[in-house]
Amino acid sequence: MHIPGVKWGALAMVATLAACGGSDNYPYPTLNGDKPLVIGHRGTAGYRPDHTLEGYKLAIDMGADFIEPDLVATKDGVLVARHEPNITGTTDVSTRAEFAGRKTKKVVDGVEEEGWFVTDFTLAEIKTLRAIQPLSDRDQSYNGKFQIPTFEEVLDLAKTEGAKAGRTVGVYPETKHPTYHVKQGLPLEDRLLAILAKYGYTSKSSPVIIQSFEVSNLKYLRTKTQVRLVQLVDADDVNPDGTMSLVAPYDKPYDFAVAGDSRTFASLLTPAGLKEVKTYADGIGPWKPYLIPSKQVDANKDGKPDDLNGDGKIDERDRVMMAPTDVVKNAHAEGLFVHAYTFRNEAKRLASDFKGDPKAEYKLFYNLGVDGVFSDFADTAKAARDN
Ligand SMILES: [Ca+2]
Repeated sequence: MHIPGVKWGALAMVATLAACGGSDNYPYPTLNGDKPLVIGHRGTAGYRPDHTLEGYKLAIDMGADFIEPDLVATKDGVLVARHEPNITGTTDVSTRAEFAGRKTKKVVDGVEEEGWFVTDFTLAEIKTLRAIQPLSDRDQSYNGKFQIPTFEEVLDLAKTEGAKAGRTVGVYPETKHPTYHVKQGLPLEDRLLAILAKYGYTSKSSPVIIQSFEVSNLKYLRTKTQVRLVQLVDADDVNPDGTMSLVAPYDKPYDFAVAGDSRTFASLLTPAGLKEVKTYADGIGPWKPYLIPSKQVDANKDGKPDDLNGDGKIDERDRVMMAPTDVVKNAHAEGLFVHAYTFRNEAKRLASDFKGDPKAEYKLFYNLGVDGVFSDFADTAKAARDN
């Protein structure tokens, strides 16, 4: 489900310990028996504007194992952290008179969008902008205060803050819209690899995991690096009966759409799909309803979903959780770890089963065996895991 301006978005820092096969200290049903990872989704999107050094730092302070920058490219080819190439919703660019003429239309993954696009700005120009909170129901008090960081600044922060905390903080970059960036003449992959090489992050044990919703760029990356790779798996929505809704452009990896490949995101999660994913990736990052779906209820059969909490609205709170699918089991059988997205604290984003308690949702997924969670609230994800 695509809340505007909100992504989607899932490690195993110790994936190389797989051979050890679990631990008495961490009796988790994960691939390796290790604690599931807390991944600070866009930093701490629940508390600070997305993709700011301040948000990433807060995630680290809250105990996140990894921080998650989404990467897009500036006109001069610098990787910066934003959820979309279109920065209308996540920065103050629309209020800047000097950039009024930069407003334009571009096609991203087959969909025309209007606004301001990172690919039309130099890094120096991007640095004059300030981040804003894209969700109106979240804290707006930090709007206009924080810069847009470069990927290197995020890596530096993880190193510095990790050293202060006496632990390794991983970085989990996502290549955003790889096909779009190729069309803009600004492909992401070699730029990303060059930066990672500069930091010495080239091996499976490096504190880095690269994620993508597309497939061909991950396959390319596999030929160039041993850093762990994750295939993200999206959908458009969840149907009232709990089945996944697959509608373009969220029905399949966009490179599949361009190539005329009939496979969908759901195809990647079948046993055959997972086997294929294992040839180029180390894990999967599915939207969480692929693991445990939820459905609406219509007890009186009037064709309308029941308002379970009686508030006159129909939302997540009026859904009930269903039985888990076999995706985690099948992925683990292939040796793929599973990092699910996105976990959020707000009561209106929690199914009725959880009674407004986000920790109950984490526990359900931890008990299922997920190896990590992308969370907007790293503190809650950690508390649910450790307490
Ligand atoms: Ca309701």
